[in-house]
Amino acid sequence: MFKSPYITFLVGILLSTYYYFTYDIIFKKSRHDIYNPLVKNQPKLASNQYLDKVFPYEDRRQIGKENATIVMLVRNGELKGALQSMRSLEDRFNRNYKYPWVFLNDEPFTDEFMEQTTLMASGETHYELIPPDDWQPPYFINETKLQENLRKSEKDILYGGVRSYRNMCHFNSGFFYKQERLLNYDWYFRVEPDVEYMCDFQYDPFQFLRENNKIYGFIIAITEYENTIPSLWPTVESFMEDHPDLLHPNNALEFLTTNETSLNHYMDMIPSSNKYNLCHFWSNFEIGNLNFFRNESYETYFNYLDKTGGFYYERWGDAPVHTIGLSLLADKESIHHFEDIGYFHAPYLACPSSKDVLSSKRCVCQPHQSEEVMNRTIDINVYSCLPRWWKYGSGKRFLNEIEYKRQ
Ligand SMILES: Nc1nc2c(ncn2[C@@H]2O[C@H](COP(=O)(O)OP(=O)(O)OP(=O)(O)O)[C@@H](O)[C@H]2O)c(=O)[nH]1
Ligand SMILES: *[C@@H]1O[C@H](CO)[C@@H](O)[C@H](O)[C@H]1NC(C)=O
Ligand SMILES: *[C@@H]1O[C@H](CO)[C@@H](O)[C@H](O)[C@H]1NC(C)=O
Ligand SMILES: *[C@@H]1O[C@H](CO)[C@@H](O)[C@H](O)[C@H]1NC(C)=O
Ligand SMILES: *[C@@H]1O[C@H](CO)[C@@H](O)[C@H](O)[C@H]1NC(C)=O
Ligand SMILES: *[C@@H]1O[C@H](CO)[C@@H](O)[C@H](O)[C@H]1NC(C)=O
Ligand SMILES: [Mg+2]
Repeated sequence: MFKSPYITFLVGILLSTYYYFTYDIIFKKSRHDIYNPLVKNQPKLASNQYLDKVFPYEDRRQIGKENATIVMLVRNGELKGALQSMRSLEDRFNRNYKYPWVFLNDEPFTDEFMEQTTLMASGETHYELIPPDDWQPPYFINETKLQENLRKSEKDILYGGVRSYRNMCHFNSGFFYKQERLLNYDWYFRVEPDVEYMCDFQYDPFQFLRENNKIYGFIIAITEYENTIPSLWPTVESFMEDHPDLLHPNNALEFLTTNETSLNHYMDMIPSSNKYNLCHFWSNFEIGNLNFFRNESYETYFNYLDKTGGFYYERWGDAPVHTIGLSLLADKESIHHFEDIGYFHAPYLACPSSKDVLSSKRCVCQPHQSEEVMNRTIDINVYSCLPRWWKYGSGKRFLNEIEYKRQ
């Protein structure tokens, strides 16, 4: 008879101990309201629980000393590719510098896109909506003529029938550097979804460019499809006639116009119907000075091209437009070939040739060992214009200009 209150008491103690600890866990969680994966003894997150976007322990303050940002123009639907590129660049370079990221889009970014990319970045992130006037065709474009050309180009021209691709190339040619957020910076590093950086950087490329009086750096130089730009070169020739004063005395015109076949190791010249040899810096990788593009001379050049309607009545790419602008208006010595970074954007790979560079910079690529020609380093391979840059651009250097740091 007197046993039962005793048992009730015991059960009571056990239950309240149980509730005390359970409550404590729930209480602690609700008190802090942030799941911190570094702390043990928290209930694990379930699929319907969410964590605070900014981890409390993350210090996003910039370490690199340059006035610079990384820029990605990207669609919400490309989130996975964007994360892959970010992962690669953060691991290989930016986690040691924490430069900010600027994301540009013609549509508002989704919460998911912003959350995931912020968590992937080491530095601050900014999300910008492109003003419609910077994205849509300008007022002087004849809509009927544009639509006729889109229909006509669908079959034979890469992305020929895609209207947004023309907006994208037009934007990258004449508007990205004017976006309000980018006015805060001198330097940009362009990144696309689904690319990979094959080697550790071990130095700050922005600092390298600034200290060596460079304004632009590229990795891959190849030939353009001529059917995307039939009237580009004739337009450039009349630009040069009308504005001879804008041409830099030490320009790289010869890089664009020489055509001796001896520089093409694995094929003949790609035929061209005019003096342009179709060579261009592959602009999905660029590190450059925004003030070059914001300067009056590039502005005059871009407007001259834009007025002809070629971005919409043909399918001019931003790569040849940037390249021709740089080659004509800038000192060729101010353009740099980054031969030591290693980079893949389908279908081309750039990979350093030296075994010691490959191993000390922890590269993951084999420059010459692929059976597949397309997957060997592009340097002197089919379609590459690099030998022409070595001969007619700023030359090939045999002394290393860079001080690498172990990281
Ligand atoms: N916001 C936005 N970004 C775009 C659009 N079209 C292309 N882009 C971005 O512009 C850049 C170039 O587009 P891509 O589709 O990569 O073009 P590409 O490099 O010539 O071709 P692939 O990479 O082979 O598809 C990428 O960073 C894309 O994410 C668009 O309509 N809206
Ligand atoms: C627009 O282009 C179409 C087709 O090329 C042409 O017939 C029309 O006259 C043009 N309109 C204007 C206003 O120039
Ligand atoms: C960074 O560059 C921008 C654009 O040139 C300039 O307005 C700004 O003052 C610079 N910031 C610093 C800290 O130098
Ligand atoms: C090179 O250009 C010259 C002059 O434009 C032309 O006559 C010649 O056929 C070209 N050579 C090649 C290999 O394309
Ligand atoms: C900017 O443009 C002016 C005039 O067009 C030119 O004289 C100057 O050299 C340019 N500066 C740069 C950095 O390109
Ligand atoms: C080249 O390499 C890439 C990346 O490793 C791979 O996705 C692609 O299938 C390869 N292409 C060929 C033709 O071997
Ligand atoms: Mg791309």
